[in-house]
Amino acid sequence: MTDIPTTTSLNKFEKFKAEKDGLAVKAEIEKFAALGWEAMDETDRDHRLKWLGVFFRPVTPGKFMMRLRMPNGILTSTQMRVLAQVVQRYGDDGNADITTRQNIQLRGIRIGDLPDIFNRFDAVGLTSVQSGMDNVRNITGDPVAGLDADELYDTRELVQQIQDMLTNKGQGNPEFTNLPRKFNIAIAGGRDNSVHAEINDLAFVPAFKEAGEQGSRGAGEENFSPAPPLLYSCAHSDQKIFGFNVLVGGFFSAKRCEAAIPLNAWVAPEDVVAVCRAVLQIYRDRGLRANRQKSRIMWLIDEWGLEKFRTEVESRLGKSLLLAAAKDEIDWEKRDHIGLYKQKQPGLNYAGLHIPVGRLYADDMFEIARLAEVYGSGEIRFTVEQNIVIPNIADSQLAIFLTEPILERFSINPDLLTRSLVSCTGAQFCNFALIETKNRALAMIKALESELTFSHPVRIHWTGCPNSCGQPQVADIGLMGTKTRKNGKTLEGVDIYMGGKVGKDAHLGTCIIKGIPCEDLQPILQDLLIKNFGAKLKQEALVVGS
Ligand code: SRM
Ligand code: SF4
Repeated sequence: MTDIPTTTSLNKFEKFKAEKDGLAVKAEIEKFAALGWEAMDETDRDHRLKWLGVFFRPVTPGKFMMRLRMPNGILTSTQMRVLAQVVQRYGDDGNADITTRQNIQLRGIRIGDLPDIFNRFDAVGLTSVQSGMDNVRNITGDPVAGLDADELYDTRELVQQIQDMLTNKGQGNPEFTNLPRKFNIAIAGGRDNSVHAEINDLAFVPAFKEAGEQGSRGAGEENFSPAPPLLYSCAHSDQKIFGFNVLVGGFFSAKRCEAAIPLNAWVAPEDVVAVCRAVLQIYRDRGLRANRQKSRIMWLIDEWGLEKFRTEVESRLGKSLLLAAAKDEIDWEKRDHIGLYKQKQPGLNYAGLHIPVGRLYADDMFEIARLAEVYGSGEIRFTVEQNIVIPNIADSQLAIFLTEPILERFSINPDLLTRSLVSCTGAQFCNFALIETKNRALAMIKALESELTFSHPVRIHWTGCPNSCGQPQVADIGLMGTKTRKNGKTLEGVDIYMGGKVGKDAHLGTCIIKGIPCEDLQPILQDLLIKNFGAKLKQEALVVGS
């Protein structure tokens, strides 16, 4: 099936994967639980367990992190309660983080509890399989899919189908457990690119083809046999067929960051799962494995050229791809979904709750589950900004919903800097971190908000190291952890990124200042906010207003 090189030049990750597939540890969980983490084989403990979403944390040895899979960022209140019960048993060590991929990670996990935890997950349809290391990460979809009157496509079912294909319905699928590196997939269903399509290895963005338009590139076109098309009637033209333009190769890494590029292909929704499969088979079989710094799929596209890559996708698909639609439908500014919004279903609303830097504790999780049940339909959603959406709140329930005390902490109307704050895990739990992020990010935003007034949100993203999990390149102001020197001392610092644009015409920001000590950062941010984002000093605002 796979065609993995077997030379002695394999890096250590390829070697241990060749010796024993990561997924093999699934059968050994009872054994590990009995052994304890200290007696385990180190490669199983530090690496292979990540195939089950279980991460050894060198910063807190013996207290593991578990990364779930949340297709389209959706879970039920029952599932949330199970997650809450899991972290609750670890007292002060137990908490959870909503991630930048619409997902959740649990902390404090003890190895002896894994059999019980997996049983609990199974009972409520949760899975953490293939969520770390050389696997496909959580697949993101539109956070208001099925709720938004303006959506073009409800992404929920497709995202679930891709996850089911990749993971054998959450049980684990050895067909896709030995990729050269991680792989990210996103599907946008609305007009605002809520998923940051451009920073994924493979992304699908809404685009219409004119009915009857062939968009041929010649050979093989006759093989194209679209599934029953999703037809839209448009005021200004006859009929259009809905589908997606395909983007490939977006990624961030310490070595290189790239926005995804168009594959110059358009696919009907019915073909999306097959295209994902084809691209992943190519990546698995032909992706570069010698150097892990050069293994993401964009490096293969560079080596082959886009045309060869596209031809290979067609060959694996067994049919030609249509050329991309002339334009995609991403023509809105990105929404953050914080606040109260009408749904397309009459009389129903969704509430976007701001969760500061995505951090939740067991009591919060129980409370959110309760809110979703009492006021909504029991459904909870996550956004890539690490926040929560509770859908299906009836008009008649809104007034009482708004009196719930937890909304004081998880606000539907937070201050304008707080509102758009995103932060990766940082030094509290992540051994790659060069700086502390989440607590520092919150303190800095509070300090800035006490000095400045804003007329619109400014998106500040913190990331603890160049791996860029906190996506500083998509932010208005991105802060990337680094070490810097001042007065002969090594200090925690940041490189500052600016110019990131999301939604319509998304593009990546770039580094504008390097190595600012965190202790000197506040006045610099203040200055950037005043000069570039219209912030005003509170004193000044008072004088002008008086
Ligand atoms: Fe990430 C590795 C956390 C989104 C790029 N990332 C890690 C590890 C697993 C490192 C480790 O073992 O400690 C971090 C776990 C820390 C912890 O204890 O929480 C970690 N990444 C995260 C999360 C939790 C950040 C967050 O606070 O939200 C996000 C989890 C997403 C999920 O649910 O799966 C997370 N990571 C991202 C993103 C953003 C995205 O996907 O939109 C990126 C950049 C996009 C990309 O991958 O192209 C990202 N993470 C990385 C990289 C660099 C990858 C590379 O090709 O070099 C690493 C390092 C690696 O894989 O070797 C990394
Ligand atoms: Fe850890 Fe660096 Fe990712 Fe932050 S960006 S979670 S510090 S790997």
